[in-house]
Amino acid sequence: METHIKMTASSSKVAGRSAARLLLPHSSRVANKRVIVAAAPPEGAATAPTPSDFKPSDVPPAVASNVPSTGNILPFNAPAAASSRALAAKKAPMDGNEATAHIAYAVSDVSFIYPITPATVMGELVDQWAAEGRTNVFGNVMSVTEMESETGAAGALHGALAAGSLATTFTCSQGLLLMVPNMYKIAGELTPCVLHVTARALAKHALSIFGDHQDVMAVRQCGWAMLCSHSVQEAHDLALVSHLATLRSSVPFLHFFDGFRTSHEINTIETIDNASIKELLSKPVYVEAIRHHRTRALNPTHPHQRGTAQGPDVYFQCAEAANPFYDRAYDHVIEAMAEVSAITGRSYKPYEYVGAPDADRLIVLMGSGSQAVEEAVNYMNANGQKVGVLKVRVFRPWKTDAFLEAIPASVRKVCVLDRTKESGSAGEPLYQQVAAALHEAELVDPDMPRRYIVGGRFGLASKEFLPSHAVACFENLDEHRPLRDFSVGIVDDVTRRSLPPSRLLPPGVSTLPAGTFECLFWGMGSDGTVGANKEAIKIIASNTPLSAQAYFSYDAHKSGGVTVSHLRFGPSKISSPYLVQQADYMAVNHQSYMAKYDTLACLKPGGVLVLNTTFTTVESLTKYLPDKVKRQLAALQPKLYLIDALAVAKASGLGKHVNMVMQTVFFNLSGVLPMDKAISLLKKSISKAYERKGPEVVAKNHAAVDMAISALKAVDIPASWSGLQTTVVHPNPLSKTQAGSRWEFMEKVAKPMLALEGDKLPVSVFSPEGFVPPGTTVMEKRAIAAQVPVWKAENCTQCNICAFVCPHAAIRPALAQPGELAGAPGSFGTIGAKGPGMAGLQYRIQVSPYDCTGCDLCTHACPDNALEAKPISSVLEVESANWDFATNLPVRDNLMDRSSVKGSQLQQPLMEFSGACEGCGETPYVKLLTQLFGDRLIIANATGCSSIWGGSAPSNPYTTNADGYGPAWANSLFEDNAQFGLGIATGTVQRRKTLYKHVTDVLAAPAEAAAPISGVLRDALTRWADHWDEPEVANVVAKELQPLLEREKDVSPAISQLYGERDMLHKASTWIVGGDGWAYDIGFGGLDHVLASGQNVNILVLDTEVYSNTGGQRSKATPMSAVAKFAAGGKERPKKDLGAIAMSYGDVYVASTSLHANYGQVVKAMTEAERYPGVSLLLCYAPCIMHGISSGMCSAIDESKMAVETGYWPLYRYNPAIKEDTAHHRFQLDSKKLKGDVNDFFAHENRFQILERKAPEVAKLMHEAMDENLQERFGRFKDLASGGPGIAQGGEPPKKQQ
Ligand SMILES: Cc1ncc(C[n+]2csc(CCOP(=O)(O)OP(=O)(O)O)c2C)c(N)n1
Ligand code: SF4
Ligand code: SF4
Repeated sequence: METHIKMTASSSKVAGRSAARLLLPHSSRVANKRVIVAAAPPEGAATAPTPSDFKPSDVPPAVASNVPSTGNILPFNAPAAASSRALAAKKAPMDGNEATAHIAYAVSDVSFIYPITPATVMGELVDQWAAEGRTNVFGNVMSVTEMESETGAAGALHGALAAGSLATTFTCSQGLLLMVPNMYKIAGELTPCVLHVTARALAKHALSIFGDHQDVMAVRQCGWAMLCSHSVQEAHDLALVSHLATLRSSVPFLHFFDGFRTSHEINTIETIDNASIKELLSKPVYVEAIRHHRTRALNPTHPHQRGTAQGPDVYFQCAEAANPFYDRAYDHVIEAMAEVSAITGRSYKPYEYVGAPDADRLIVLMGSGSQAVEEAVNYMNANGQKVGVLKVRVFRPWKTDAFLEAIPASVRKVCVLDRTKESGSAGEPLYQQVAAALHEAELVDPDMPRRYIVGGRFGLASKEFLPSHAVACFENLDEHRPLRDFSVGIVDDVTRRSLPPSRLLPPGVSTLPAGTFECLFWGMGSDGTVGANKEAIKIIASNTPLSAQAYFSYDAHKSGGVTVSHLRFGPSKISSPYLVQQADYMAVNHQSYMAKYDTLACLKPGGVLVLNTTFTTVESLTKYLPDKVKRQLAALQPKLYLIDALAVAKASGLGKHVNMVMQTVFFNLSGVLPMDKAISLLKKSISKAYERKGPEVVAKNHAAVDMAISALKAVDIPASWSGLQTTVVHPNPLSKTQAGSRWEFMEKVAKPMLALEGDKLPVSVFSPEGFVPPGTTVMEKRAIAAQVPVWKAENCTQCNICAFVCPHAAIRPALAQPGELAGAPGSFGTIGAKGPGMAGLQYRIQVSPYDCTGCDLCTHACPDNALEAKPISSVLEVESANWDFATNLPVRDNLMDRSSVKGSQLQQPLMEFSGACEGCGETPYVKLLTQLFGDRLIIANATGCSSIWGGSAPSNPYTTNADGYGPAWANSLFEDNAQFGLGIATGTVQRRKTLYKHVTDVLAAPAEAAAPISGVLRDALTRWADHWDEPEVANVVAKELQPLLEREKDVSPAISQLYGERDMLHKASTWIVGGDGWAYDIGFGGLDHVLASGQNVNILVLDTEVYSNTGGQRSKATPMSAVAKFAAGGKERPKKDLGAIAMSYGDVYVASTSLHANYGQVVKAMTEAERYPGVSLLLCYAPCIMHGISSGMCSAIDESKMAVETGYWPLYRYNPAIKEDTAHHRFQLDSKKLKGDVNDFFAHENRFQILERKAPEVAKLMHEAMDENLQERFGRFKDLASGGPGIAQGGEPPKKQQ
């Protein structure tokens, strides 16, 4: 603890110095000061008012086209000049998050933030703007504080509001759920506040980051007004309406819009300038509302008490006393909408009808889906139907009169669509609301026509909702017996609730505005395609009179996954909230996609297809492409262009990043801008986008732009392609998988999902609990590496280090008896195996080219230059055959001690081929864990990268050994993982104790009552009972017992019971795994509780020093000076010392490890931790792409070594099992002495370099302070290692326990 305190004190001295003097330009401290000034009571408020003096009810109500002809191969016509009003307004391309954040920043003084996809961007933007010193309409820089969780953010928000600040925050999904208690409080105290929510699915049978209304509907009862935006433009406008209406009404507002579809869609919008907002807020009604909010704040000069306890006598009345505020809130929304309309020219209604004035059928819904319905309505009405859509923007407070007024009198049938699911309900919330409204109205007015109403669900977790689905809903209303409680957009072949496809609007018919162009770009995760397309659409929207829209879809892999960019532009406003269906322009940036995915399914006949390929002649392409694809091309007859973009990227120094090459080609072929202008704009955007990465990166990208066009080649599609037969292009990895349910899952679910065809799967193929069988990643065979390592037998010393460091388990040692090599492929060379126990065996290192990600860590790690990276195409066939042979050899895992570096790699990894980034620093730890204890592991995994690379359906990298044993893995939530793991351990122990009792009862039964079991069974049971708590023995006996119990299960009820409980004979090892965001921040309370519990659980913290999974926000593990998201100005405070906190308990095993820096120490620490009978905590340094290692992740090993040698990441083990005396010490320092300069380490990583570039003086001071601290801490560690005081020594290890 001393360590921690001293370090903090000395760093904060520097931090204080720097914060006061040097961080001023970008520090939010300035903002805080200003905020405090602005938040002080206004003059004249000296006399203490009582809350009732200031009831909110006292507030008075209050371009010409420049499209070139050259190079333009699209049938693209320049649009007419935009309307004069639109030209006058400032147009800008942005996504829903940015559109909202602009308003939130402009009108708020304080924000407490926490990252959660897809809302994170709003927090990041306000943090960045605050760091840049941007002022809001009150002249203040916003005070932005990241909290430890959304619980904390909501509590702090509540506090800031109680102090009279104008405060806001951003969240969704699980984050919103954590805010519920404070949401009640904020509403209960009638506090003006706006919470902006990117509506997202909730974690149920599975987590999903995608959009629907499950989260917002789960808080509809909290007393917040709820305003829904249906588009990016609305998100901007209604954000302002929310902030105005909350001030007017004193009711807090939840402003929501669809996660991803609106939050991440880039669209051309007209922005509201701060001057207009300022003018609005200077109206007396707002000046008075703000004054009122501030004067009723907590203040000792006019004190009051809030948050008291009330009894049955008054609580109820008090709750009803708030009714007038809710009664008036609707009118306040109308007034705010009118005010916003006056400055924007765009008008909104809480319930807005669009469609035929004499419609007979109506769809009612909220959110972006309404735009798809509107397209359907326009299409149907143009085809002789009479239909309409009612867009609900105000869900709370619900206003029945206004809702009914919005419905045309002619409407007889109503379909209400909810983007949520309330299992077991009699209809979802909007349906229930509408049904109640109609029913009430009919009761009150018997002359009112009866309306037939049905409810349905759509779009859960961003499931596509197309105009054709809306048409299907209208068609359903026309049926004799319409489906009720239906779903649309999926095939429910179980309860048969889904609507059939629409007849009137078949696929292929477009409802887009005329002249809209659609483009699709197929890219690979982190290849830059998405970033480049975002820039492209911004260039188009900002430099042409066209409207533009961009949306991006991803698969679940952290890297090397598929990204598809959906771009639209055209002369009319584009609002279509669905993916591109018929692309005019398609670029496939990776040639393997042509075989793997049905890319051409969305290409318009005669459209443009640009293929990045190494096969740039028709002859070579004919050989490469599968016949199915060639037939498709022959039928579609696109204008086909080929380019070897990889060669251009390499020549310009960009390695495998083909994004800029493909972007330049797009501008050239589309002709959307004159080419010279396009190039100059592209280069400008490159300079801006890559500024953070340094001038070299900018120059390389510029070079790629200059070189791109000359490499482009137009080719004709040969007529011969039309009649070709299909050939098999992929190996059949299923040979590796077991039969039964796993096979069924692979065939019926995993394969289509991996081919991006999961949307087509019917309900019946899924397990309703969302369970996934083990080992499914084995079938992915992604082949994403450009280069893969190949073994050079002659140099190899058989250390197994390559396998040890491989993050993907794609390189392994193989051992074989000479006789087993009889059927080996000719290229399967081996050498005589070295070492004790290896006599007579042959050895080989084998890579799986299909599973390798090309991270190159192994070639860097090999001490003997025995691996060489070769282009995948040159080795794919040969080495994959070798891999198949190697992995079918017997596993020889008992030849060496598994707790040695070499021995551990002779164990089968039971975590393989995960979806992590290439070179990920997290996965090798977990892989090693599975090699040490995999057959008895239970993993409780916090949400984070490790739950995404470790558990994104259908990819389950956790697999089984030949016995079918392997890690059982579960993710509960982000915040509760420690408690979840403790629960698993407790439940498991309890069940084993019961089993132990049953076994001993059987063994102790008196002879006459004893079950007549065989002597073998009795003997095995006795041995098990003697060693039931020692996995090394118990688990061997447990295996022996399985067939014995099976055979004798019917002998007696007692044996039958043991047979039923036989899976508990095996002793499990519970590991609680998660990242630093979980352990240091959101889950710390639970973690601390587990640390104090004395239970036999193990905790593994994968410390990437940021929230990697959500894009790299700072955590309390982030080091001082590092620039991370939410720490745009560099983190000012030092890293929290979690090891010291844990050691202060005295009886917790603690180790600080770095797998890449010291292979032996990590194996030792894991083994000791697992053996230790109490709580163990392993802190694991995990290099991550977020660190921006300048020479790439392949250098993570050198980088980790430097981190250890310089004392940045010391290695130690604190083992309470050691009895302290003069010769033995509990604390052992494994990194013996400091070497090198920590500044060299800082110089290699962009996270530290950003500050060096931005504010060198600040960086220098911080780095000096850190260096000082590291030296000081190391000195203290040395003292501890020699038995010096400093750590609680009192704790005794818990007694050996279950
Ligand atoms: C209550 C809640 N808030 C926020 C999130 C979003 N979220 C998921 S993972 C994550 C960050 C994980 O960071 P860390 O624990 O450091 O693990 P890493 O991704 O670095 O492995 C966040 C913020 C969530 N899932 N639940
Ligand atoms: S790291 Fe190099 S020397 Fe060691 S086993 Fe692998 S290939 Fe052989
Ligand atoms: S921890 Fe870092 S390197 Fe690993 S998967 Fe996450 S983002 Fe990628």
